[in-house]
Amino acid sequence: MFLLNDTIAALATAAGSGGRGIIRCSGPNVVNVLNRRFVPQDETAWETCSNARRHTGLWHLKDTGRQVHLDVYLWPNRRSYTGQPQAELHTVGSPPILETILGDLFEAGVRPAQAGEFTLRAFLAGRVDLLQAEAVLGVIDAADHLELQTALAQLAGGISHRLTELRVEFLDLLADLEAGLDFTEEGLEFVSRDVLVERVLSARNELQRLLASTETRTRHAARSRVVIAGPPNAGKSTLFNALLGRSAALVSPIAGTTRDYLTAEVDWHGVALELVDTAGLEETHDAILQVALQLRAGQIQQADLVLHCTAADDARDGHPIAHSDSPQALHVITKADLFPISDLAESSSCIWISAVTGQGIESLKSQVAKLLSAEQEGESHILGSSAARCRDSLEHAIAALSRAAELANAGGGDEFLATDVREALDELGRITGALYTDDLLDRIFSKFCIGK
Ligand SMILES: Nc1nc2c(ncn2[C@@H]2O[C@H](COP(=O)(O)OP(=O)(O)OP(=O)(O)O)[C@@H](O)[C@H]2O)c(=O)[nH]1
Ligand SMILES: [Mg+2]
Repeated sequence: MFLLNDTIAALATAAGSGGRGIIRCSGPNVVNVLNRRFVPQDETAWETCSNARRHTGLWHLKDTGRQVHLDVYLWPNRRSYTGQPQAELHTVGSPPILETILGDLFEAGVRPAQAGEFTLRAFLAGRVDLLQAEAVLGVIDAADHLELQTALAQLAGGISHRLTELRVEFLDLLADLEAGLDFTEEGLEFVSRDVLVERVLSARNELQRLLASTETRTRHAARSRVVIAGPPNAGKSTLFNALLGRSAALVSPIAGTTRDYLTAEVDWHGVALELVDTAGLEETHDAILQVALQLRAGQIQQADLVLHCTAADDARDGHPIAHSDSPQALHVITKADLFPISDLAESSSCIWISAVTGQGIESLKSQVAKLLSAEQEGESHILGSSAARCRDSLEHAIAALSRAAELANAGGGDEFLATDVREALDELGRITGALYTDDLLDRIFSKFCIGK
């Protein structure tokens, strides 16, 4: 299914005009094909240099009699991303020029690359594992800094390293078990039962931690939700508007102005959030307002962070500062302009803001971003797309190791234990791509764009 012996090419930059256009080309025939139309400035270097380097020169465009300046970044041997001769042709980002060069290449026997085929070749050459290949796509598709950071960490091999280490541990374990199988008659034991159970259980715990991290990652794939709550007239909607920098919510001195809740998407310091303004009303017998209360309760329950607002005049008059059942809350004292800051601020752990003077607004944004980015970073070991694929394998591997531990405790035979350990080993192999099927590769690489 995977043809590696033909030379492929595709546009690697976005379609359309641009400052620079790049054509990527990979396969055994790269140098021969380029020789047909590329005239390097330094012919000796072109002909003799066996290291990766940039060659400047001219490309003779077919049928037009014209030439264009071109830089060819050439990896003449296997020490390239795809593990085979590879070139990148950099020139002006003019669609007709790029199309003509691609046409020249195709005429010379090069085949148009399929989606993700360069990365597929890198995977098949052992340059990247499957998680890293998925991370390439993750980098391209990243919607915000957090996703980019996760993708880059995965590309750098963060989770792959740990899984590879675990596979080595399983291989060692298997080797010990299988060595013992050859000497069952002599009663030789290469690893004691206690040690065996301990090794199996510690590997299983590690896999359970990895599984938990893939689950939290999916939960946080969406924006973190920050809910503004507090009593009527606390200035919640005014704060919502001030944080957005526009008048999205209705504001008035009448308590109970906000009935429904309002949401807006924001990015603060690279953290993607959904900001929610809620109704301040308390007890009510009005049926519609009761629905509003339920909506608010739902919003607070789903919140990653609640901004609990108390107006400065209420705080000074001894009204209790609202509490929340949500896991994380920041206490915000609004309308700080109404009182000299020294009255209450110094002794309290609250954030003082004023929508009138702008005091504390930026600082509130950075505190929220800091709190939530710390939380998200702690969880972002793995991209959502990879997590979904890994989860099944991790669950199977955990189940296999649990069976192995039970068997070992119950005095089961080493050959059965070895079967379970091998199963766990294979499951980890599926995650990194040490074991793969054509179907799986097809599914992963077809999501890529052409040229990557
Ligand atoms: N001086 C001063 N007044 C403010 C400030 N923020 C809000 N207010 C006033 O406080 C009143 C209530 O503001 P809202 O933002 O509607 O309060 P809310 O908490 O959304 O009220 P509900 O929607 O009824 O729960 C309005 O008259 C605002 O102009 C502030 O920072 N300083
Ligand atoms: Mg309001």
